[in-house]
This record gives sequence, structure tokens and C-alpha cells, in this order.
Amino acid sequence: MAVTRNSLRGFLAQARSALRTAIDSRQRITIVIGNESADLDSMTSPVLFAYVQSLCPPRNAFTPIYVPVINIPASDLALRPEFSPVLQRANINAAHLLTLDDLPEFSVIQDKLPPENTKWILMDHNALQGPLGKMYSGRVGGVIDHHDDEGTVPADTTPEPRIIERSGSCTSLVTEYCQQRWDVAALSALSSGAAHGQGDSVSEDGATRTLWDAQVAQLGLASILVDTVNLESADKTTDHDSKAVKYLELKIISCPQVASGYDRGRYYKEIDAAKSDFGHLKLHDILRKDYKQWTENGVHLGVSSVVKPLDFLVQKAGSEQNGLGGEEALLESLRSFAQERKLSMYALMTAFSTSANPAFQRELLVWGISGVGISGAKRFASRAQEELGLEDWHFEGVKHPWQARGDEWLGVWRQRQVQHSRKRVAPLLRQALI
Ligand SMILES: [Mn+2]
Repeated sequence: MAVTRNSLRGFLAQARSALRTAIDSRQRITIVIGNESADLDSMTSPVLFAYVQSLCPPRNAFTPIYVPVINIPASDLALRPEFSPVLQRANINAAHLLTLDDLPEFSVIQDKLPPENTKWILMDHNALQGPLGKMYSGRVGGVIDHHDDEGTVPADTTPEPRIIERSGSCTSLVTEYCQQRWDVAALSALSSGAAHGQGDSVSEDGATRTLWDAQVAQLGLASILVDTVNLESADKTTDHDSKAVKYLELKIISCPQVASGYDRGRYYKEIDAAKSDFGHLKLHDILRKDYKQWTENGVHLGVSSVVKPLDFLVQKAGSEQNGLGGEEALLESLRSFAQERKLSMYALMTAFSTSANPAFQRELLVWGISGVGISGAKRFASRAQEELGLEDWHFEGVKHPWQARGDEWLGVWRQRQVQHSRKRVAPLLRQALI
């Protein structure tokens, strides 16, 4: 049985209470979760999937409701200013989203949320990492993703999807998958509209449902537009993305109230501007804002992605640590960040354009800190140099002035092959550790 037709805000409240009940009375629960970088795509894909799938769950679904969880603590939502304009259009705010804080503490999670009572559906990644992965990877029963297939999700996940395909945004694949169910739910809601009115706390008519759908559609559009640079990046945009935008915009056009305030280009610019609006954040928070970590052969590798140039980070570090030169201060901040996470290898990727130079640019810093991390960093540099177009970082003819300590190894480059995002760089780094 499907959940009652509701707004996204109403649905998230239902999902939260379903999760609480499952924890308090040891009942089954289906959790839909994005990856731990929790970028826009990893927020919108589970929310969209869970919303539509709960309206029209497949036969033999593990539970009738799907609970979307953002893979970070609630306090980290504040590090993502680009969520604000998006949530606003979906008529929710950060407090409505479910996060890791809504799951039991890791020390008692196995007892409160026994693996056999759970099913996990992965969005925007295809291997459950970290402590959740240790506990629940055996319970993964569905995936929609656009990263390389790591082969950890079972080949048959019926009745849930197992879709891993190339596309600009994972949310496009989710939209494509949900389309039919969403249309069925919209139609059945129309035909049962009269019956619904009676005794329901929410008296919904066709116009209300159209508004709810348009709100959810705007949430989905946000990731697709950001991940494809407003569908203008030829490298990133696929058919899945353009079709998904068309479909979601139809939902908007059907709702005059929302349609009048919607302009694709303006919406994209609004989100893009919010994304790099983090001058107020501390360097440490900027580094953990879009961060992913892997363990290969017992060695920890961390990658931070930042949408500002190294220059910006150097200045930020200098202003936070008076007394130290900016470059030295940045390296000190990176060091403490890496130490907290016991990293043997740490990489920092920047991606940005400036008003002086509007072309999209990337820089890459790779730091081998200890043991296998050091040999791995060297191996990465020699193997990846050509593919990524790595050129030693110079500023006005001076090579980057940062010094690694002792045996450590540090590479700082301009990455000329800008089409390669973390989706390509991270696997190269991981392979260098094997
Ligand atoms: Mn993604």
C-alpha cells in the first residue's frame, strides 16, 4: 500500500516518523541514501526517488514507505549554501531533511536497527562506505548511479532498480526511472480525487497536487542543471539529462503558480552563485564540505573538492593563521585535516572559473603522507600525468612554494584536461594504492 499523497514537506515528516517507529519497535525499514559527499545530486536523487517510489511502490516492496537519508550529520547541511535556493523552491528547509542524525548512534545501531530489518537503496554511489557499509552492505537491494560500477550490488535487485549508467546527473536517471510511476500516481490521484477529499486531514484537489509535483520537480532540476552546467557542457550532458529536464519542466509548466516564477537559466545561476558563496566558512569546513574517503589495502585516501582556486584557499589560510605565510598556513591546515582522518594520501581538487578568466579550470594537489600513500602518490603522478594533462603549478614563473616534510611527497598541478572530475581522478588515485 502506498503512502497518502502529500507535499514533499508532508512526505518527509511521514518518512521521519516511519524511521522512528522502525527504530523504536524493531520494524522493517527501507532507506534510500546518497553518497557521503552529500552534494546537490546526492541530496536530490534519494529524495526524488523515495517520494515517487512511496507513492507507487512496486509489488513485493520490502516496506511501503522509502525513507531518504542524506549521508552527513545535520550540522553539515549548513556547509552547503547551494541547498538553500533549492529547498526553498521545494517548500522545505534543511530541518525537514533526514540525515545521519536520524539514525541510531553507531555504537548501538546494530541493536536498534538490526540489518535483517533493513533494505538499503543507493543513489549516486554503488558501494556503501564507512561504518554504514560495515554494518549494512549485505542489505543493499537496489541502486541508481552514474559512477563506475564497483560490482558490490547484487546483479538482481528485483523489485528495486539496478541502474548504473553514464549521465551528467544521477538525478536524471532517477527521473527517468520514476517517470512511469509518477504518471500513474498522478492519474490515480485524479480519478480518486473525490474519495480522497473525505476524512483526509489534507483536502487536496488537482491544483494542489500539481503544485506539489512542480515543487518536487524543481528540486530534481537543480542537480541536473548544476551537473550539466545548464545542459551546456557537451562533455557532461547526456540524453538522460536533456530528457529528464524536459519531463520535469512539464511538471512545472502544468502549474501556472510555479511556472510564472521559473526560468531555467535564472534558476541555474541562482544555485551556481549560492554554491560558491562560502566566504564566511572556515577553511576546515571548506575542506570537509565536499569530501570523500576510501580505504584501499588498509590505507586511507581522502579527496576534498573545492569550487575556488588554490589562491583563494591560500589567502583564507593566511588570514586564519596570522603569523604564517599563506602557503605554509594552507599546508598546515591540510596537515591537520589529514591527521584527524589518519590519511596516508590526501588530494585536493579545485574547479572554478574567474571573472578575469571565464574558462573552466582545475588544479590538483596530491600529497603522499606516509607509507604506501607516498609510493602511491608518486605512482599516480607518473601514470596520470598525460591523461589528466598535469602541469606543474606556477604563478608568475614561480613554482608553488610549498615544501613537504621528510619522506612526504607533494605534487601541485594545473589539470589541463578539465573534463576529468573526481569521478575519474578518484579511481586513478585508488588504483595507485593497490
Ligand atoms: Mn552525482
